[in-house]
Amino acid sequence: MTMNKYIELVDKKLDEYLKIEYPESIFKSMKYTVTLPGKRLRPVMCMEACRVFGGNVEDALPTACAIEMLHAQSLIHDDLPCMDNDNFRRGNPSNHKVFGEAIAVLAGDALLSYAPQTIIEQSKNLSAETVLKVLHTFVSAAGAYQLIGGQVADIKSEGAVWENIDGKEMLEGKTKDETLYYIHTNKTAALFKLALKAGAIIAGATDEQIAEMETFGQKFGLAFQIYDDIMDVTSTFEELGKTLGKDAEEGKLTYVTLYGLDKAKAKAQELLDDTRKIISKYNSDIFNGILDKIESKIK
Ligand code: GRG
Repeated sequence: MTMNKYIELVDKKLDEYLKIEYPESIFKSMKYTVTLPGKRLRPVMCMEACRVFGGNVEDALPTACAIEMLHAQSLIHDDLPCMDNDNFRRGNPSNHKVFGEAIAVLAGDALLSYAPQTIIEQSKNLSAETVLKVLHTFVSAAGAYQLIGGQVADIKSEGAVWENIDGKEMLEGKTKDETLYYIHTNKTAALFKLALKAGAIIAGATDEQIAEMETFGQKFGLAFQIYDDIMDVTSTFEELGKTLGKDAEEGKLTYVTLYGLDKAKAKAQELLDDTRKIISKYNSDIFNGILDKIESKIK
């Protein structure tokens, strides 16, 4: 299976799952951000994890689409004026710019509940036990212990006044290093871990193999967030489809603002090297291709 073939499968299913019904504004708003052109990394990685462990990729498709819905939900809410206040996403006006804040908030909420509903209703070939395991992984990633916690730490660290305790700069008991690691792990790596673990669970992988996917997702997720922060400085609107240069301007805590561009590039490369070692035994052109692409952007 090629990257394009995976993306085609995901896009077709997302279009099918997200029907426009009454009241149209909510369904249009949900469908808008989900179906805008994104890289579809998380659903592709979910299906590829299923494939490498001998599963049928079609069985992972509903979960892969649900993870893209969760990702889109987090983007819609992240762009709101009360959060990152971004007017553009995926090369187009942000959800609230098109539908207004109230509908954008509700569209995010609706996606958050429609995503697990999709897993339950559409995973026709999976046992109830497998669906339950996937759902447990899904709701754990989406909640306060991961995605929401990461976003909260991110918001709190923006322009924060760090307390000096025993010569260390601290915020709510964590140093800058620790805070950054927490943010990256939960705001970003959480959805990659979810995608890879869910794909492995659907394929019937062993606990050891699922744990390996978790390590893969963690390392890749950290590298991906550093890459995203590097792009904020080095990329263009045309390439990234969102407003750039905001991190430094708004006093955000990122690897680049904390350590500078060169160190950020070196750290991302180190994490990508670790990731490559973990996945080398799977001989996956898809996983390797994704790593190659990220690597080429941080050179
Ligand atoms: C209510 C469950 C819930 C969550 C809300 C708003 C929020 C909590 C979290 C925001 C998380 C966030 C926006 C993280 C950024 C991660 C990131 C690097 C996104 C960009 O991913 P790409 O480049 O985007 O894969 P595309 O558009 O290509 O899919």
